[in-house]
Amino acid sequence: MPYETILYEQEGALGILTLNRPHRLNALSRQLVQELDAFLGEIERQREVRVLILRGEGRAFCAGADIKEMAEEEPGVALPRATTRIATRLENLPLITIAAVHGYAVGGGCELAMACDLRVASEDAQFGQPEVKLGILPGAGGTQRLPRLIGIGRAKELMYIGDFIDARTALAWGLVNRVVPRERLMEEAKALAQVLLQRPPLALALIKSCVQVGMQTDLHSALEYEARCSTILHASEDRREGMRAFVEKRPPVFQGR
Ligand code: CO8
Repeated sequence: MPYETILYEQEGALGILTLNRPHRLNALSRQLVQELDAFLGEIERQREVRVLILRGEGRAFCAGADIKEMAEEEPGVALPRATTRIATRLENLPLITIAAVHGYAVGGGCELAMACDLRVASEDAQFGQPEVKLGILPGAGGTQRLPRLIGIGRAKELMYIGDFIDARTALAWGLVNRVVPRERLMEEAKALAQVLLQRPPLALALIKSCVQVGMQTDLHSALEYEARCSTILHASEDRREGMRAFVEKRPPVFQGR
């Protein structure tokens, strides 16, 4: 399907999705949200791509919802619901996602990055939830994902004040996994992706599932879920291969079974 506001390329099992509205710092217009939703529907159905990098074209990752577009529209429920849905859909993808963040990742941009599994930031990156300054709230999961990632106190400060933090602070607060020089951002994100591609797909999928399910339920149920997933993995061919390869002192060759 041809898209205008996003670009997609594939290198083997690695997909790279680029937000492509650089003139507006990749602000989430209605069209971008719709195209992102359609793209997520497509990638959910395939099994070839196992790691997806999300990045932004131009000088920013994403400056959030398109304020100019929103300012002209009658307020309604459609766009907030759509942004919530795409963030959740992104978070639940059956593959591993990495946000490669440079420039601004603010508002809905920060929320998209948080919906990814991992975040690699360049030294110039800035993060924030400035919605309060517009009289709204971080409505694409920010009020929930931010405190889960960085703790309630820091999350409230970011959301109440609306100011941005730099990449080093984001790293110290646990909002990003790594900070790298700007010119090496994609190289480092791809290197991380390659490591993930060497890991057994079934184990990665179930680890992700345990975290996703566990963060939304009580500890007892989450541990029970973990035990079931663990039992599944112990019966897998990949588990046999991983342990045999260790004993035989050779790299494992995982089949995803
Ligand atoms: N929407 C629309 N246009 C934008 C946005 C945006 N979010 N951000 C930047 N732009 C445009 C600017 O208007 C400008 O266009 P032009 O040159 O035509 O005037 C161009 O992009 C470049 O931006 P700046 O000149 O402002 O660049 P600076 O480097 O000076 O500043 C900033 C960068 C600090 C990121 C600044 O642009 C800014 O503050 N942007 C707005 C950030 C913001 O408030 N985001 C939150 C939006 S609300 C939100 O995301 C909620 C999401 C989920 C809920 C869904 C509800 C519908």
